[in-house]
Amino acid sequence: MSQMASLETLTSDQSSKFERDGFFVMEDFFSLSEVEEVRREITTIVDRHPDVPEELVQIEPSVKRGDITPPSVELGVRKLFRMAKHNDHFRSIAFNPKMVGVAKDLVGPNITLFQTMLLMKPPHFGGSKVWHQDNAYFRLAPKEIIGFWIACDDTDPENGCMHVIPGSHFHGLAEHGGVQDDYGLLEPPSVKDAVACPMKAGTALVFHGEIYHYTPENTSDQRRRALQYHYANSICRSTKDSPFDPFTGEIVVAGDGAERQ
Ligand SMILES: O=C(O)CCC(=O)C(=O)O
Repeated sequence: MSQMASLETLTSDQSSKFERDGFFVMEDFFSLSEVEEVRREITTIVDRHPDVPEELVQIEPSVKRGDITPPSVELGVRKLFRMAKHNDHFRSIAFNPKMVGVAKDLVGPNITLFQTMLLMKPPHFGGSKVWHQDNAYFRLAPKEIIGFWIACDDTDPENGCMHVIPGSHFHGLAEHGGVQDDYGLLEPPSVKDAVACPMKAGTALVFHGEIYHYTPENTSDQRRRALQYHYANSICRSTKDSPFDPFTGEIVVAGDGAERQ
């Protein structure tokens, strides 16, 4: 990605790891009280369901089909989507100085928040997320896009932690197929070649928009919520070969055209 003149937020080790592997981990990125605020805000949003924008709260397919009856509405939610567009708390997180600082170091001074999600992966039946590259969904050019995946619970392979293939961001965009949440790599790698990233609540994984990644099902009785914010260089645009609606940024957070918090 951009060659940085001087780093504001990252150490040179973090920046070299990002260049080489396509990801790195930042411990204690959010404090536990910030994590707790996120958890509370999830509950506030879900308590208003279904009286919320349809895209904001998405239910697990098995719950929707009636195959599973979760113990509460919240424990049947698969994800919250575009929260920064619909909710003040998640909008203010978009301007978090640590996230914006890292994004500026990695993609340059003009930064747009492209997409926000909260992946809820409920205990026992939270589904897997197939192997994919995020930029296969976005199709942004130039491909100057990074993601933050911030654990809001302690995560491990049993409750569905993130798995990545180091260096796969060098492969270019590979062919994907399938629909919606199952849109993924036609030739997925083997899990035995992956690095599992167990993380404590508040830890962030920072990753390149074209790294191969996946999360397994939650087979445990522990929750596994994760916040995901994608930032791109503001010049990025969704190209026409995207199978989804063209992606437009949620908020310009730094540099030219930046909105106020
Ligand atoms: O948190 C997860 O389970 C998967 C998140 C992810 O990779 C995505 O939605 O693009």
